[in-house]
Amino acid sequence: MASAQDTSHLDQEKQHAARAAVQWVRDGMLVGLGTGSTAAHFITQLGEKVRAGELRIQGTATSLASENLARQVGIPLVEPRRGLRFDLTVDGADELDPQLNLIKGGGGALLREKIIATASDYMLVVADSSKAVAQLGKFPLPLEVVPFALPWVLDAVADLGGNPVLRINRQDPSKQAHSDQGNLLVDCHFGQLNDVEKLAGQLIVIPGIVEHGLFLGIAKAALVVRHDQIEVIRP
Ligand code: ABF
Repeated sequence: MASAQDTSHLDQEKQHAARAAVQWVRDGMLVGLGTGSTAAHFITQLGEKVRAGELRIQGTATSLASENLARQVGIPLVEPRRGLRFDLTVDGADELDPQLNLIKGGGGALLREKIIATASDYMLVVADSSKAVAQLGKFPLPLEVVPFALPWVLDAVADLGGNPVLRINRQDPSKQAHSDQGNLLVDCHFGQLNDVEKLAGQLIVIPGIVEHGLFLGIAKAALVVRHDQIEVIRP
């Protein structure tokens, strides 16, 4: 259990990574707005630049929470439309490896995050020092699952050795957690992932799994805080 001091230091790292990411935004860009606590710092700091008239950008958010925050801080939003592509998407991650494979979805937004990241010319990850790992898998792999399919998905993931756990609503433990789309979230405890490409292929063919939290070959760079310095990681 992290101490209050550890938590505040991690949040300072998140703010540091977010501040560095704001420098990657150029006037006129269409920006994908990530989800999670680090991305929230990015959105907040980006909004300050927009309100000050230093940047004229538009954005699309990867969750209702980020959409609300973007509105609060004054970032003009664009709705999904045919042909829409983002110059830059800035988003967090739960884990990232040296090849910039990611586990995402701890915040339950993995589907829209992957949609927006895939529609982007450049995905930039922002992360505190706890996120960079040698091999993915300590963090359980999130899935978004259609409610009707849940029993069969749990069976299929268990058969793969995934030890699936249905995610509970953190505010109300008597309820299941739901994505912005109203689907369920399942966290899979595979342990260290030796072949992420193979696992991604095995998961996506299971009927009822809408999306998984493995982001492979999508991120172009990561800004990771290490010893209070920004390290730029490229695959
Ligand atoms: C988001 O960032 C999610 O995919 C992920 O769960 C979250 C974790 O990062 P943070 O520590 O910034 O909340 O993109």
